[in-house]
Amino acid sequence: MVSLIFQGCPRVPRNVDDDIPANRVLATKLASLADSGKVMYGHQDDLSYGHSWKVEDWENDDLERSDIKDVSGEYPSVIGFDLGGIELGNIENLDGVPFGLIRKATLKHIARGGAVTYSWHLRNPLTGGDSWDISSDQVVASVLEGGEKHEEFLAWLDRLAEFLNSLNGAPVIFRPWHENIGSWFWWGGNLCSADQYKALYRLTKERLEAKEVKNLLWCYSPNGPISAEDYLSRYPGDELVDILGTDIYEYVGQDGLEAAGERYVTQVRQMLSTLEAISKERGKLMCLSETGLEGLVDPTWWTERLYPAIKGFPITYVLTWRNAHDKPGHFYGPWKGFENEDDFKTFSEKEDIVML
Ligand code: BMA
Repeated sequence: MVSLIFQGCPRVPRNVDDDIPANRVLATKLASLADSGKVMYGHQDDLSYGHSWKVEDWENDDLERSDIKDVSGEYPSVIGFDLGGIELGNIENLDGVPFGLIRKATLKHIARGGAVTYSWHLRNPLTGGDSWDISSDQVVASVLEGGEKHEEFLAWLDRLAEFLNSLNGAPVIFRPWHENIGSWFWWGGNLCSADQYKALYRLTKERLEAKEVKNLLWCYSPNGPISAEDYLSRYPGDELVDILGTDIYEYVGQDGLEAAGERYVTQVRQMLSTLEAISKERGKLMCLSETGLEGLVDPTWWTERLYPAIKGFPITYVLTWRNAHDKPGHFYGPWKGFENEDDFKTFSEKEDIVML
């Protein structure tokens, strides 16, 4: 199917489409889109809840609501979901989103012509804490072959595989072990060696593939801004990664909003230049896998910060983080009634920004 977002891109011929795996078809389409100078806009947890609402009965809900659509009349072309909790066989993820809803929304969004990406804020297998539990620097070591949690971790990966296989081949962008140069997750820079990190990434991919998971494009997304050297220091390898991403947020510090906004644009542009060079050299796609300004305290953030930050780079998508329904200040996308609605609409109507 040639979907709406891929309109205008060279079409993958039908007979080829039928023969090559769905994830490779998605990769080809993403590459065509990037070549055409267009960037898909994405939003985390769209369709499952928004700033002041939440889907209550997902099985009987058409999942038509979206904060982004409420404001702009269009859906984000990319939606992100998080699989944290799937490893334990939970019904809901760490933010209370049912996995059944995630599956339904994923299939619906892909059928509509969009793309879906999954992150994974999984538990800490050694301490029993969460992703942010960095009390031990032995966690990665413990799940690798020979480690005390290896078998248990394989069972976690198998539960993940089961969920991914329930998508019946629908292709998604999977982005595990993200923000790994910083040290706030148990797989972070000071919590394991580069070799252990790479082994963790490889183990994840090989185990999923052994379980017949074939529908993924793999995204590597360290926190930015960092140098090319740091970016590549834990890069798992060309054979394991399809998309080079980075997560960069705007933070307002002592020097105020104006300085924060300028710093953000500079940092994103520097990082995307670095990624562009690496991705050209290695023949990879690239994206701004997570970004945002919490609470959108800048009324023209979309047109004067995000847009200038990404303008001209061949990124396939940019994704802003979630609009929590239960934490009033924790939102990164617009919502109906909030002051920067018009600014978002202007951004979404730019000819190089793709909505759905
Ligand atoms: C973080 C925050 C948390 C959330 C986590 C996973 O950045 O939004 O509240 O639990 O992502 O979605």
